[in-house]
Amino acid sequence: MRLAVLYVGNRNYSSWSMRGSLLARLSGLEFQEEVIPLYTAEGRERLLAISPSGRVPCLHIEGLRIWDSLAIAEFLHERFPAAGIWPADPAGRALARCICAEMHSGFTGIRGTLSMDMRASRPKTDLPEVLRSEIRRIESIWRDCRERYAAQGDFLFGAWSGADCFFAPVVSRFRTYGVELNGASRRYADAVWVRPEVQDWAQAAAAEPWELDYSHPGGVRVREIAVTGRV
Ligand SMILES: N[C@@H](CCC(=O)N[C@@H](CS)C(=O)NCC(=O)O)C(=O)O
Repeated sequence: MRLAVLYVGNRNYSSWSMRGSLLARLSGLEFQEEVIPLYTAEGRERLLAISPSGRVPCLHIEGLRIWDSLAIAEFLHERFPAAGIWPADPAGRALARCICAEMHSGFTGIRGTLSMDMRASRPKTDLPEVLRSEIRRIESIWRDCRERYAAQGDFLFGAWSGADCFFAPVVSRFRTYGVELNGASRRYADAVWVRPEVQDWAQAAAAEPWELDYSHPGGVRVREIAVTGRV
């Protein structure tokens, strides 16, 4: 049987790709990961060839194409039910699915303004209220989960799960933009950052030779850069 392939975008910038990759690693699936450089002419052509939506992550497995992070989570959960993508208890599963769905469809301020740029450090002061209220909501999700599952481990549902895969890019954004966190949410963010699979992704991001400029009115510009390898 052919090895599954997970197509991802630039690791430094593509938060949805990071989620897909962390989920695939958590599931135990044997897969190969292929990076498609976003916003290049060559990348656009490849994206359209491999993903019906033209977006990544897209998992090619068993003759299927699964082109959305939530659908990838559910598919992998069905294939590998013991991997712990969703918590074992029904209440925990419902809560985990709620917070991942909320992440998937919401937080448009954070997603639009604090875009993932993993290797960068650009602390921002005076965030507008709309962003501060989204950050407060994320902290309240993290605190609530940590209060419920503190006895079972350091992550949202105790053990590392699909919910942590969904929030790991948020941890990276908070580091890049210097978002100050308190108590339980800071400890949670620190625990996520040092996870080996998060660090692997960050190292790979630091080794990428592309820089994206979102500020250009004509669309995102890509520049080739010297690789620093710094995380
Ligand atoms: N809802 C999708 C979102 C995927 C998405 O927006 N991916 C971005 C990269 S982070 C993409 O492929 N962009 C390519 C483009 O817009 O050309 C998911 O959850 O997987």
